[in-house]
Amino acid sequence: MTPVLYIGNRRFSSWSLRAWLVLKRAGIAFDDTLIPLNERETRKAVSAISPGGTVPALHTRNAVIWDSLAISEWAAEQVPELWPAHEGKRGRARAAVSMMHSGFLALRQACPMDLARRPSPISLNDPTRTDIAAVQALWHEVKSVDGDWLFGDWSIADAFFTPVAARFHAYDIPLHAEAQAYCDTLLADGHYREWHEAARAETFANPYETQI
Ligand SMILES: N[C@@H](CCC(=O)N[C@@H](CS)C(=O)NCC(=O)O)C(=O)O
Repeated sequence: MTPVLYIGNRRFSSWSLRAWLVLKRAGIAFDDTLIPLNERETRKAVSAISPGGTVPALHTRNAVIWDSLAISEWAAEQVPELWPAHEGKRGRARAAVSMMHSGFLALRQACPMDLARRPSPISLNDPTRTDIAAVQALWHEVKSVDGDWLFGDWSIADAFFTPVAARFHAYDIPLHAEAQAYCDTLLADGHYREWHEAARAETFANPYETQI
């Protein structure tokens, strides 16, 4: 059985994007099935395929795995190169991913991912400004000097920060040069471009009422 990745709207579902990018980079064959979010039947439809009640959720021959990080770890069990080979770098990559997975809540709330938003600034509150500074400080702290990706070669960390780059772009957030260069790399990635193009073609309602 080809694994099936259940995702939310490509335009809005940042967690779906992360898992999808990891599976694509892993070179694992999979199909994707989209469940529209923010609709009357969403809760029922998502609960039917995800014990956690959220997307992404991956159905393999032997397992149902929900949560973007758990899906990423499942992929890394088969393709260890998704994490850096060096123990120290691997630890830092896992820490950076954990910070993203559980943190930066103000940024996530104030600047929801919307891949069809015409880039324009919004007024940012202090907690959001603090998160924006913290993300850039984290990237500066861990950024490898070899290669354009966060830890040199592409890793799960790059998947986890791609939606952040998309938010920085959509809300026209001024960044330090190093952070801007990293965002440019993330947003130029071929797999991301493929997702982005499909997201732009979606016609679902916009729960954030932002401009298209
Ligand atoms: N920690 C989870 C978060 C997943 C999540 O919050 N997914 C949202 C969509 S991006 C969801 O399924 N929401 C359910 C709903 O809108 O009913 C993960 O990393 O996968």
